[in-house]
Amino acid sequence: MSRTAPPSRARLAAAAAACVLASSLTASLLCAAPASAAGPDAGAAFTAEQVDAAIDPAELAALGHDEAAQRAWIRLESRAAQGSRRAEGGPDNGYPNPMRINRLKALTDSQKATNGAFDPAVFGKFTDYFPSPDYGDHIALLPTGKVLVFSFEAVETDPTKEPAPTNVIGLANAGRAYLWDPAKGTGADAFKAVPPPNVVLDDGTGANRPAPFFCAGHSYLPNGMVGVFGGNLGGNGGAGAKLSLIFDPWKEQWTQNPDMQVGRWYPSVVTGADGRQLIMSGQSELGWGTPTPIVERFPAKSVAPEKDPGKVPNAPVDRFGADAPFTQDYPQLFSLNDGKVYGLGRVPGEQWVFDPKAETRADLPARPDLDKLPADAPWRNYGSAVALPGGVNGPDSVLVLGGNRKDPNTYQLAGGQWSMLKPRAFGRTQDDTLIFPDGKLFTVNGAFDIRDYGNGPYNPNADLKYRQTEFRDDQGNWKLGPVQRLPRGYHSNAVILPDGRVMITGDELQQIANNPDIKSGMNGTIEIYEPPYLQTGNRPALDSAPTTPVRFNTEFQVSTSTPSKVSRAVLLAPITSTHSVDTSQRHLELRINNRNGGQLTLQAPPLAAAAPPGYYMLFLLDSAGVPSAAKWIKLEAKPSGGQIP
Ligand SMILES: [Cu+2]
Repeated sequence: MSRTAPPSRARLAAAAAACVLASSLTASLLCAAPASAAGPDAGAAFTAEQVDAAIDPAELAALGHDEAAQRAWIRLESRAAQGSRRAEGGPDNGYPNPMRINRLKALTDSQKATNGAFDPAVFGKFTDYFPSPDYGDHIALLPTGKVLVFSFEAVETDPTKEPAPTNVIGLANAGRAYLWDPAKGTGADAFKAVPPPNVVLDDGTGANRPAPFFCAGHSYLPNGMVGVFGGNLGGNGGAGAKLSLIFDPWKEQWTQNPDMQVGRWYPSVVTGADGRQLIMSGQSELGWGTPTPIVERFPAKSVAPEKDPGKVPNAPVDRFGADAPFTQDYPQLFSLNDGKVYGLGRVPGEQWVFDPKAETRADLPARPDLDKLPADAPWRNYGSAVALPGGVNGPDSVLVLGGNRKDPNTYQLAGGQWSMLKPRAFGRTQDDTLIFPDGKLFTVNGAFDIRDYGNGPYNPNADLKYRQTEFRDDQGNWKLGPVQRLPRGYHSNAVILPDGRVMITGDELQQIANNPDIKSGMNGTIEIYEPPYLQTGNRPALDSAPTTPVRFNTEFQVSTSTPSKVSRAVLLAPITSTHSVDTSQRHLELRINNRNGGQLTLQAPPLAAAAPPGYYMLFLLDSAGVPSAAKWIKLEAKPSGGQIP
């Protein structure tokens, strides 16, 4: 039997047995495996015609018929395993499609009515809104200009129930991933399936399924690839997988590296000045409530970080010298311009700074928001934090914004001390805050709580305020802006594209609740926002930038056909984020050392601590902060020989 065929009868039987055992251990476990016996080898619950009808055309194009059929079979199996055949094409059960149509119309109408009061020249505007084949719970802008989105095969299409297979053990606990190519527009053919490798986890089922890498942590490698660590082992309220995966943006495929030592569900990952990734926190393989203090490092110390975009690292992790005993998962991690990694826990007293060279941990003062946190949860919920722009030397401070629905204040850590800065209009959680090329901040997405948009858990009706964007000017003042169409809270994301637009996606519950196209297989959605700087119609031009790597603290040349319009040059790191954690985003000014007509000489960042090695978007800005479209440059400390593909 080929690797791509559905699981054998023997393996399914073993899976069923293992599942009964697991269920007896924990009453709350849901178990997918027994229904697996209805697979084609075990009595043909699905005919070949049914499997063929469920094939995803994008997967067919990317993988060929056998693999696409296998994945279609897994999807059918996944739905059957949940005792729910209400997925695409099936009966509606509790949440009929007319409800989605009506809800989307109401959201569209309220967006239009609200945003009429916001002048696009001042506040920007929302433009496209279109279906996506993925929920986009995880996101990464790639140096190719494409956007990687990934999540899971949902086990529910009724948004009043939990859609994610968190508590599912076995086949139905599966991941999925797609690329969106903005250059191809907004139709279905702008997406390509890039499924994760099939894996067999240590869950006792032997199930071989697309890696359940959702609720993992991720950051960029110095060679532009994305390292993804952890995922969902299944069961026990969220147990950690030990997965170590890399996505290659050029070959557009995944590779699996040797497992981590511990499982991690909801870890955070940050790339340091040395180009190595530190992996912290996450619920262990034992399940929710067991966050691991073990810090792991990729690649292991004995292996050099891979800088060449032509080479996929095949390396293990090793254990970092210090622990990170966060008691709440998904801590905020930042590599600041002193070369240290700042670990800002959601609990006020769990604030630490790590020295990647000495492999040590030191205490930082407690964040001064303890008295503002809910008495029954004295820690911040998932919420945004950003490394504030620090000029040519890179960021030296962090602003903690989201995560407390009761506290609109913002908190800055700078020079080892906390201060309270100006508040936003209201407290929100599950938000994302982006740094525009001009250094101003922009908040989008948000909710009252996990799966609660202001009207109770698993109630998709959202308080309009959580759909409202918010802007921070250079003086630190906030003002509310236009509303997004879809409420997006838990599992929402946003990235700044190289053309300056903002892509917004994520939150499977709201997508499932409001997407009339859900039965097409395009069961997610993307919304596009154009910031005010795109409303002038008069942008500087960046015509060429180095196509070979730029060394730190050296000069490099760019050309522009609008030299009189260029007053600033800026680097923005691409965003990879999930659960309001975005460790990669940073903003640097570049000195313009010389002007010779359309030839500008720019000064690269002084050292890797200012901007960890890797790919950055380079923008030229006019005196009003209007950016050019970006070009990618690659920063590196030593010549790697690796060209920009
Ligand atoms: Cu999650």
